[in-house]
Amino acid sequence: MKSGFIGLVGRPNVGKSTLLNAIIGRKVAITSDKPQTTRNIIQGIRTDSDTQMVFVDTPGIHKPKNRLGKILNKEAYFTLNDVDVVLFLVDITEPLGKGDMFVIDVLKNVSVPVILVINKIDKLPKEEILRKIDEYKDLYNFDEIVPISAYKHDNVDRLINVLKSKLTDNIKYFDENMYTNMPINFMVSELIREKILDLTHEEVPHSVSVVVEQMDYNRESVNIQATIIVDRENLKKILVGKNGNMIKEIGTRARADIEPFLGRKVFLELFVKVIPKWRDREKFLNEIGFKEFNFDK
Ligand SMILES: Nc1nc2c(ncn2[C@@H]2O[C@H](COP(=O)(O)OP(=O)(O)OP(=O)(O)O)[C@@H](O)[C@H]2O)c(=O)[nH]1
Ligand SMILES: [Mg+2]
Repeated sequence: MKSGFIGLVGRPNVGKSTLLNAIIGRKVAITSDKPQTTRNIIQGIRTDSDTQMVFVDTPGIHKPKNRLGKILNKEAYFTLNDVDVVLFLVDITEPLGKGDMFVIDVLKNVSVPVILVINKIDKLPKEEILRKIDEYKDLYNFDEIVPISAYKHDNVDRLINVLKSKLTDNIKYFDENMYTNMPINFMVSELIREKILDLTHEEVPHSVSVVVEQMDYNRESVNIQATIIVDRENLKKILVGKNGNMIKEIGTRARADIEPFLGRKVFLELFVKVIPKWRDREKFLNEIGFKEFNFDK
């Protein structure tokens, strides 16, 4: 069986996690219309009759404003040096700018094949797509250029075939039933955070983290307690909402997603806690799973 690791990198919001989910056929990573949705390296596994592909989704590479941001970028850089093929995703509706050039610069130190994936082609007419491909092709020696729509699953099969031709390992890394190796607690906290991203705006989505404190399994149900962490008192007010309406809505939507994921009834209790400047507190970041990466591994 052929196999290998494939890294998904690019600026925030270009559709990396949407593509991961399209390839795996289920929700492995949460997505949203807000930049910097993904905060962890997330693996999705796709096994078919002759190939096992392990996709590694990463946080969007951006100019960091705090310690968390720095860690997110490092996660993406780390992935670049730890995979067999890199998929560099761009959003065709965004003008080629400084952010892309910054990532392309980083790619210059990568020794594995880099495939340029031009995403969101459902949003533009064909002539413009061809013009855009032209714009990118001279910037870097891409192994291949594949235009797709992750959202509409357009040309995703072609991308998979291109990838198959690049993989050389001959090991089955994971059991064929496995589609991710992310822990259940993490998936649950992410599903809750996704609802917060959907329901809030401006600075709120970035100021929020979710920690699952406890999951108690009964015969047919599970009681989950989770804390939503914000960095200011007024954000707590927004998340609780008038008469607790916001937190109720977050809970209802999250439960609707967590129940099919766990395959049982869910009782979800949400708390909101203020931890000032949590995105800059090293100890706290460590505690909730954001370890500083050692770059020179
Ligand atoms: N129209 C269209 N929208 C897309 C497509 N792919 C992704 N999107 C949308 O783009 C937004 C960002 O998608 P994500 O998958 O969260 O992007 P990401 O690159 O993982 O973002 P970060 O995790 O922040 O780095 C979401 O609103 C998606 O629905 C596509 O092919 N077409
Ligand atoms: Mg993402």
